[in-house]
Amino acid sequence: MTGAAAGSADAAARLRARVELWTPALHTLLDALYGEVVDTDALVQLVIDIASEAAGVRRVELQQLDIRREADPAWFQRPSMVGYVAYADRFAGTLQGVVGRLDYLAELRIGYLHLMKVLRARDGANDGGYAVADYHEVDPSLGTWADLEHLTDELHGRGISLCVDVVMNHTAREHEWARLARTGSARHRDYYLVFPDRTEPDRFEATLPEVFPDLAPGNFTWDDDLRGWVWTTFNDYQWDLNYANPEVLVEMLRIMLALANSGVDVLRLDAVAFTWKRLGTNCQNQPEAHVIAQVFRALLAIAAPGTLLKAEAIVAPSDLLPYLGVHRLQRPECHLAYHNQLMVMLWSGLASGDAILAGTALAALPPTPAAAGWVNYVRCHDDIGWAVSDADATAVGASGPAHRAFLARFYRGDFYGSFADGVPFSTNPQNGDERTCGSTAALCGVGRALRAGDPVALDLAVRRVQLLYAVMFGFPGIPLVYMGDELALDNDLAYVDDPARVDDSRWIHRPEMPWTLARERTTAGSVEQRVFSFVQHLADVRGSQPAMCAGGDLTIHRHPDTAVLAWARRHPTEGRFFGVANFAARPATVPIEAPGWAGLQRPRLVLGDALLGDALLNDALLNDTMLNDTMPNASGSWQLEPYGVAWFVDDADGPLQPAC
Ligand code: OTU
Repeated sequence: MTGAAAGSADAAARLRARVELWTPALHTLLDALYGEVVDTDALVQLVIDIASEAAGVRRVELQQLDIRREADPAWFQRPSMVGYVAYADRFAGTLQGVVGRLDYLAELRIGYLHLMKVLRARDGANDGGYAVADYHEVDPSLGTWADLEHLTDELHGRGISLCVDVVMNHTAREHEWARLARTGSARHRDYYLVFPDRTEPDRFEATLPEVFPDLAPGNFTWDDDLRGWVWTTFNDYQWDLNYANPEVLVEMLRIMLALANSGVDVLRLDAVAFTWKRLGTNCQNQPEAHVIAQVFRALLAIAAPGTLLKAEAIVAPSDLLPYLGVHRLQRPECHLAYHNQLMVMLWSGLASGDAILAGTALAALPPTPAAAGWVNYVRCHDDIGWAVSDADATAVGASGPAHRAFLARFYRGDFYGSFADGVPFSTNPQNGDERTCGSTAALCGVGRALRAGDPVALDLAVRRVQLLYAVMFGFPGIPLVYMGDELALDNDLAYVDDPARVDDSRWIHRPEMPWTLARERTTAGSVEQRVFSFVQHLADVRGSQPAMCAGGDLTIHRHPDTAVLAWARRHPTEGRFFGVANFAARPATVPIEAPGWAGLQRPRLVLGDALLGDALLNDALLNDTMLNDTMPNASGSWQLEPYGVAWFVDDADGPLQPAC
């Protein structure tokens, strides 16, 4: 047997093993979804054939990645994994342009790149690329499918994974399926949810919330061509797909497999929570939406096992964990999900100068399963919805509605003591909910301080950016840097002059990368340099600490000073981590024994002094040796600087001390 033939025999054997492993689950899942409408056996055979065919044409380099990842399923949970999120066009013009910027990403230690608006969107308004006209074509202004493959090769050469959106809940009105539906194809009409009159829409509307109440009120749009009301959860040009029709699932499978075979490593399942509709509910997080994700998980595991699924489900924590596979039956679902609650709590803590609500809300979260985890973020391309639950607010003696209203006002700069420069998004007149847009730096007060020429305010504003990033990097999960945050970019007001974007204030934080300004990252003392080198340092420290890999448990510690968020991580094999963060603009006191309470026997400060200068004001403790020697018997406390953060790990090299 020649080497190549032996290789393909191996590949065939591996594929067979994967098919055998996942077939029983596929039967159960597809039966649950479509048992009443089609012959499940035939459907299972069809999707396995499609997945197997995709496996057969997968590039050898990608198969090798699959093998490595199957051998090391926690490959994406390493502490060195840091992500970067950008619009491809706004970051680098074209996909080829992105290749030209890989040195910049390397400077930031990036190992995961989420590029947006990669596939061909409809012309004109397209919701930032989330109205896809053709999933099998790269946006022509960015390049071609061959460019996408070339980009993934280049990224893999540097150890970077690529994440691309699969806008799976809806297509653009201009997508071929929608076009065929509009020109009379009954088959394609059934790809969407179309109603001849308002009877059904009205019944659904009785319990449906509105995602974009001012941009796109209602959930249905009359279409003259269809002569019917089509389901449009988001904008009127985004038509929800009908997953009750198995053909839709099969089509979406082909799309996902094509992306995986282009070399895309992570599929971001956009709006996955909305894929199944049920009368009398809010039509989010329905059990079938999970089953659909589980079907895709199984089929990707057959065809392209190195590929990850990431849930984009910005929903309440109790609804979110199932996307990571936390169900009664613990079925594998997505590998990653956005940790929206951490993001909201970071901003909430910063506005109130107090971490008690953050600690309470984060402590209430169930643990993530070992094989899946969070992507953490401070900002993303979307608005911030103030997801503070009434229960969490009540637990700390606050009112949910009042705190949510406070956050919206604070971040639009309309509250005593506010430093923020945000703008409202999609205010809902019915329930008063207001969401917020603005860049990290703008929400932290950088722009205001610069305009006022106030160096003290500027220093505090930069510290706020650093605080949020240091906490986010210290939590379990993949930390994501949102493009421009690393340079403390201010709001971008250019969108107000563009008719296709003016109504959507999210564009205020979707700037073009100012590459000339980016050079300031090496000018000592500049804002850009302070933030950029801080993010670099976070990545370096995190990457060098095995205790910061995902897995293990997370405990929130109660702390006497409520401005301090204290969190401990215990990894079963890699040791312990303890972090403290001061959310107030004044120094905070931390008892010297605190790391010991978290079980660290020889706490070693790995982040804090080098970054914040004198995060630990007690000079005697700045020195590692002194810290270690002093710790067991010391009394007293240290002080965290305003907005200061410190990270500790257990010093594995030192002699073990008896546990506290
Ligand atoms: C996602 O958003 C995308 O991130 C948005 O950019 C799109 O506009 C939207 O889908 C439609 O494709 O669907 O699961 O706060 O978080 O719109 C939630 C609102 C989504 C966003 C929500 C989100």
